[in-house]
Amino acid sequence: MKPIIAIVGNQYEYAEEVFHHHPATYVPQFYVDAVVAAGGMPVILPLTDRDSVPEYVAQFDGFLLTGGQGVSPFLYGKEPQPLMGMTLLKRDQFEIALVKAVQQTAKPLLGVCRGEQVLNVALGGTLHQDIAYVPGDHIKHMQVPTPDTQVSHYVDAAAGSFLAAEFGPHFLVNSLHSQEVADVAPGLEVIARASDGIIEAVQSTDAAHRFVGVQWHPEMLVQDNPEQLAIFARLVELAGKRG
Ligand SMILES: [Mn+2]
Repeated sequence: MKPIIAIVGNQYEYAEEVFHHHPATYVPQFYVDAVVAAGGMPVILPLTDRDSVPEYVAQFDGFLLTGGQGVSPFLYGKEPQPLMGMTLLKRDQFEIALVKAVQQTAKPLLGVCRGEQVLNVALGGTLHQDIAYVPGDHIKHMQVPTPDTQVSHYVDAAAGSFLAAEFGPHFLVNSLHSQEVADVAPGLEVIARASDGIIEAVQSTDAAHRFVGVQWHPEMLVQDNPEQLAIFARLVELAGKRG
């Protein structure tokens, strides 16, 4: 039996031309393919009511939060700043409830990009609402017009972290984020930073480090950088171990 990895879906509300004028649940195919390539069985969770979340969590072995919108700042005690991008409150609320429900189990969770940010907010951390609000100079973290599937900047991995073990202490990633982790939540620790200090990966401080968040998009890199599949393989492996 392959571990079942639940990927939380995003929701199109306004992209009428894409889904025949109807709202739709979707997951970019990159994530589905990465979970399959890593040996997991992916399923897609729609954004339903928060009360259903504990039941969903009981059904699956591991959880994947994907990229997308910003996170509503009032969920971490802040007012929106002018440069903040789009948010989708029902997604924020569902995913935060999911992180909290997974925390009550021994199951693993991987957050990619927005998913890392949601993980941090759910556990009590805060975000920068746009990179313009990060003090000091910073490198380019929105690599457009460079293809998303291409690496663009280096990160430094913490010594002893699984990232250092898999990729070495200094490795290349892609970068498609306007928001970033600001205050790290209790129970999380930083395991990678960009050269400008931006937090690029976190993990939970429990012995298994079953919660991991990465600010880059490994699912888009795996075709040209197959070693990046290790991030998904680790999720599937932990999901297979529990129980
Ligand atoms: Mn970056």
